[in-house]
Formats: sequence, structure tokens, C-alpha cells
Amino acid sequence: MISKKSLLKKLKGLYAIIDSGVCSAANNEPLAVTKACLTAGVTVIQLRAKNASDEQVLVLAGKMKNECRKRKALFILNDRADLALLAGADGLHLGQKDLPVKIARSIFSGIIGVSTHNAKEIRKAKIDRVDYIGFGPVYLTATKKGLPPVAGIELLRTAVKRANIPVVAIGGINGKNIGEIYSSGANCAAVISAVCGAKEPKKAIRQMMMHNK
Ligand code: TZP
Ligand code: MG
Repeated sequence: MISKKSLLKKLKGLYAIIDSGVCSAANNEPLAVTKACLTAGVTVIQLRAKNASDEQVLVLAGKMKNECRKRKALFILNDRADLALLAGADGLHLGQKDLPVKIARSIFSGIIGVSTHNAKEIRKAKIDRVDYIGFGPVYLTATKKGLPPVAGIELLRTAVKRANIPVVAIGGINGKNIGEIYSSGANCAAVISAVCGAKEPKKAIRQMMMHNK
């Protein structure tokens, strides 16, 4: 079994969130987008399927995980500890309203990341000993409703300093601003619409991967 420490080394650069809803609205196929990301060298893939049945999530997660294995990339599932365990995912990403980290950890032993939006949530995530935090929205995004105001690059820098664990920046990131994200010290730049909603996902991924270190 690969240790968590060596898995965590892959948590760098573009973090592609394959959102089944955003993919289908743009006529993109989630598995095809996943393969395009992996071919371009992306080492972190998350499945985010808000409106799919549990069975649909498990079937798609199984296929995506197999593709990730072939390329030795991390496969992370959003929201659900039970499905992450059943799917054999490397990681689980939890929001502030999902299962508390402690409870998720009682059934899932892989990487756990938590979404944060402010100093208080960062502090709590550190107490919970999460493996990484998401932080955002850094820029304006239409993909998720009900978010706090945009943090901007300076607050992202502060979050990176405060966290002292890997930081995954999220929200409105695209080929034009991704360089700025990396210069803030964040380990990863997470994108949804810039990949899943792109007219030409392969081209969009290649453009963003030019900034990977
Ligand atoms: N959490 C904070 S911003 C966001 C989430 C899930 C949406 C990111 O989507 P996009 O399309 O990359 O702006
Ligand atoms: Mg969630």
C-alpha cells in the first residue's frame, strides 16, 4: 500500500474537479475530460457529482479511479465518505456542511481535504488535522452559489501562511490567472468551469498545465 505521505506529494499544480453537471451542460463527457487531464499530466482529479444517484457516482468513480491509477494520479471524491470508501478513492473532499472530519475519518483512512473560506475555518481544519485545505473563492465564480465574497490573491497569500499545510486555491481560476495563484504559494489551483465547461477541454487543460511546476 502506498503511504499517505507519498500520495500527498502528488498534491501540486492543477487540481481538476470533474463536475458531472458542468460537463453535461457543456456537452463534455466526464470520463473523456478526466482522460484528457491525465494525458496532459494532471496529478489530482476530483469527482464532484451533485445531482447523480449514489449508484451513478460509484460507477463513474470506479472508471475515473482506474484511469487515475494508470497514470499514478490521485483520485478524490467530493462530499461522501461512504462512497469514497466504497470506490477505493485516495481522498475525500469535505465542505463545511458535510460530515465532520472526525466522523469521516472513522470510516475513511485516506487523504481528507476541507473547504475553508476564513481564518476560523482554517484554524478548525488544522485542529482536525486535515491533509489539505481548499481556500476560496479567490476570484468571482458562477459555478457555486451562496459563497462568501471573493477573497482575492492577498487573502490567499495570508491563508497559505496561516495554514502551514497544503492549500488548494479555488474559485474563478482559469488559464489567465493561474500563474498568480501559484505565485501566492498555494500548492494547487482547483478548477471546474475552466476545464469541464470549456469548448475545447484539451486545449484549456494544456494552456493551464503550461504553468505547472
Ligand atoms: N468552492 C469555492 S469556489 C467553487 C467551489 C466549489 C467553484 C469553483 O468553480 P470554478 O468554475 O472553477 O470557478
Ligand atoms: Mg460538499
